[in-house]
Amino acid sequence: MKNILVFCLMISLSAVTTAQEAPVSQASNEVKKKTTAVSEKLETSEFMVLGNCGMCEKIIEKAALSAGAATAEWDVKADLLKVTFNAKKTSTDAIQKAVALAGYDNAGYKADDAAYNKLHGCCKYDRTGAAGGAKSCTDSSQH
Ligand SMILES: [Cu+2]
Repeated sequence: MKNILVFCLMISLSAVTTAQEAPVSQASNEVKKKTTAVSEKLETSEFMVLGNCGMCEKIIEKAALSAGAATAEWDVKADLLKVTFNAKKTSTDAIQKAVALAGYDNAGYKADDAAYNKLHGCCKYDRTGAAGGAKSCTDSSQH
């Protein structure tokens, strides 16, 4: 009789141990799956976008994000926009179009004159010059 009790106790103990281990290993598998999925889907693209200052940066990045980019980082010194995006949701082409619609010439599209003219005076970048040309903004905080 005592042996049976010990046996039952052992079974219930091992059952508890199994129950505790199972959810932990499942959870870590799930995290791994998600990470893989994200890194598989996101593409990175880097292209020229003309602009002058921090205000331009906000508009350019907002336009890229609104076009479906997951992240957007514009470098004011290099006139380069770096974006990551899900290729199923958007494309470099679509992001470049959106940035041009916001008033900024880029590697893919030239901005509409009307959109360019709506920009803050300080943000009216040099459209004739090459990337990295003269910046007319001296203090981006004045915006
Ligand atoms: Cu600006």
